[in-house]
Amino acid sequence: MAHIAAALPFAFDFPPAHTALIVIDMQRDFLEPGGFGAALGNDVTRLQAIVPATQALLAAARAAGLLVVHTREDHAPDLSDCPPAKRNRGAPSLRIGDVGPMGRILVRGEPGAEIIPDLAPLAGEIVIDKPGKGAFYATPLGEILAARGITHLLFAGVTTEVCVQTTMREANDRGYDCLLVEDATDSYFAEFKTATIAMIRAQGGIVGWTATTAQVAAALSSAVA
Ligand code: C5J
Repeated sequence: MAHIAAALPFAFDFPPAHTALIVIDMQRDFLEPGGFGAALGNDVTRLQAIVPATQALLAAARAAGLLVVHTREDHAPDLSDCPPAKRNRGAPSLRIGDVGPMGRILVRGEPGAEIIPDLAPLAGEIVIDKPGKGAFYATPLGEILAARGITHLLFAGVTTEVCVQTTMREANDRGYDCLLVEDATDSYFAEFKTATIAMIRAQGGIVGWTATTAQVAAALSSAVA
């Protein structure tokens, strides 16, 4: 069992053999200029700051033999899995499916939909393509985790209050114990990250726990079987 005494709102215990790290949507379309995040008017450089911590978290998880899952928010080339309500909302400079400098925005197989090279999945790691914000919606994630006996989930990625929080809430409702790694997640809005972390921990961990990459790595390296 691995133990994080300083997790909030209280200590978090997790069995590495039954724990997965889920890295949400660290895609070029969200982190690089010219992608979906930038088309919505966001400063994408904020998100790039978490890449070193996410690399360290991935290294610790891989060294401990955790199941590693990466997700990508993207759509089929014919946009059949993109509801008009999602595509037509607001006034972005480029909509989902439009051609931008990294190919068609948020379309599966296009350069912008790929995970950034610094966090590229290793051969054999699971990559889930998801049309929604939550990674359980319209994907095989639930079946994949159940088949491997996963009971605990560690979360990283972007954005904290959108796809990360949505997936963590979906997981919570499905009975997983969930922990958000605070320095390996970020939002285009600093205050939304702060608020999300507070929401997760509030009311006795109503959505789950939070801890830092260093705390997770230390717990994994001193875990006892
Ligand atoms: C957004 C995401 N923010 N991955 N997607 O549209 O959080």
